[in-house]
Amino acid sequence: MSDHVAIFAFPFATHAAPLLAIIHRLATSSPNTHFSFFSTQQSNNSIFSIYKQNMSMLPNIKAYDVWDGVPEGYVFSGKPQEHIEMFMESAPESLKKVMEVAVSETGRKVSCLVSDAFFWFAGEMAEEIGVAWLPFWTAGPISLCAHVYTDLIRETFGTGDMVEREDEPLSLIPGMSKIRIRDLPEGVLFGNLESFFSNMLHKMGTALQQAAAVFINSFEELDPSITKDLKSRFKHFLNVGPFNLISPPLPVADTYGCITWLGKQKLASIAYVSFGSVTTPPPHELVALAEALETSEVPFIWSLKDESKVHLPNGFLDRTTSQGLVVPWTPQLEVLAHRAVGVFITHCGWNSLLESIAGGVPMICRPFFGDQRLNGRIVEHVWEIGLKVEDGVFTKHGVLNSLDKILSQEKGKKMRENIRALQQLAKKAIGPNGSSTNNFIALSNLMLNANM
Ligand SMILES: *[C@@H]1O[C@H](CO)[C@@H](O)[C@H](O)[C@H]1NC(C)=O
Ligand SMILES: *[C@@H]1O[C@H](CO)[C@@H](O)[C@H](O)[C@H]1NC(C)=O
Ligand SMILES: CC(=O)N[C@H]1CO[C@H](CO)[C@@H](O)[C@@H]1O
Repeated sequence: MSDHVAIFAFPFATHAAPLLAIIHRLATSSPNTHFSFFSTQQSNNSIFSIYKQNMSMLPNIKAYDVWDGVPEGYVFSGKPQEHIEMFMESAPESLKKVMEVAVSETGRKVSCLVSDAFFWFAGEMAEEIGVAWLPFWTAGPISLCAHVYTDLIRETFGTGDMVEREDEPLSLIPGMSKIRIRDLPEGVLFGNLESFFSNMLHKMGTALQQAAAVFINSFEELDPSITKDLKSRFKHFLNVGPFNLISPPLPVADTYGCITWLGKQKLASIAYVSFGSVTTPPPHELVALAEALETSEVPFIWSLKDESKVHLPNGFLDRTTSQGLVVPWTPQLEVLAHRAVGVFITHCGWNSLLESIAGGVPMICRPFFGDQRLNGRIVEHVWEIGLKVEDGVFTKHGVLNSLDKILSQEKGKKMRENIRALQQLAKKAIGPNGSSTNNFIALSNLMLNANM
């Protein structure tokens, strides 16, 4: 053993778990390499928990806790994302420190630096110690493009009031001709351009071009023109996903009986509703969605936190006991892969989108922030595998319309065919000699030959 790969995980939302999933694969294919995985204690606790019973599955990976940047006794001001900003401010220093600990513990110099792409400064750190930087982008290629081309987009459209120009397409960027200004993540052209996140993503868009390779949880065939373009912008651009098909999480208990319940439903008949672990729609939209589900009589599974149930219409839960299940948690991958599921009502986060493709289930998208509007736009207008909610928010009328289109009309049948075709392309990409399989080998080789 001589190689020592250091990994910087972004410890918020669903960033660290997919990074650990690919590190696990890399570690399995390079048993003589040692991997030091850096994240906060809270994040480590959650992402390593699936391995808790059997840490011998990770013989050459060791986790280290990084300071979360919050001084003891600190009182949060209530500003959104304050804890993220505090972490990121302390991150360069704390990561450097804990990396030194790992080096002295293992007696091995770091030979390669892998990081979440958010850590735009990791490229400089890698350069200082003379090794390659391999950043990982956890969302899709189209949002990556928006950040890589931020300067060009700002020069072209200016950064004044965008209200009049919201519907103009971004035709100047390869593969984005069907994307409008309004679909961009906030902080690229509108919203607070000086915000912490906006600055971070802007710096990242520039820094990535210096990386030895940028890798991503997607597959080339999903966005061929963007893939081609990003391959020309980066030294290497490696699509090595979808992770949910390559290394599905270990089977989990069906705590709330979702799979049993689905077993009693008709083929492609039910609506599955979930907005991920971070987002809950505002109360009036929960009401609209509930009313639409009840009126439509479409059977449903709704993953909803217990504390949000108070916002549901009076008596909704009692009246719908035979129509649907409202549960605080679901085994999402298994639910989406079930033949009874006909539509996924989602916030359109990247992981959920990949899981919907893996299950071959068309979507109704209600995007909230970040890349979700972009994802919703391509789902409806490029891949034609779903619909974006009318007017951008849930209304009873809009949801009823969308459910009818997807579950009962020819249009919905076509969407199902389209998403099944993507599902097949994804399976091919991860098969023998598939694009993702070959890119993984390339990534592994770059990692092993990363001493510069
Ligand atoms: C733990 O994982 C190792 C390596 O994958 C495997 O050989 C072993 O059987 C597992 N042990 C248990 C108790 O599951
Ligand atoms: C692998 O795929 C490439 C490109 O699709 C093709 O040119 C090549 O012949 C394939 N190799 C094997 C061994 O199947
Ligand atoms: C693998 C591992 O346990 N790593 C660290 C992250 O979280 C756990 C669980 O709390 C800590 O004990 C470790 O320090």
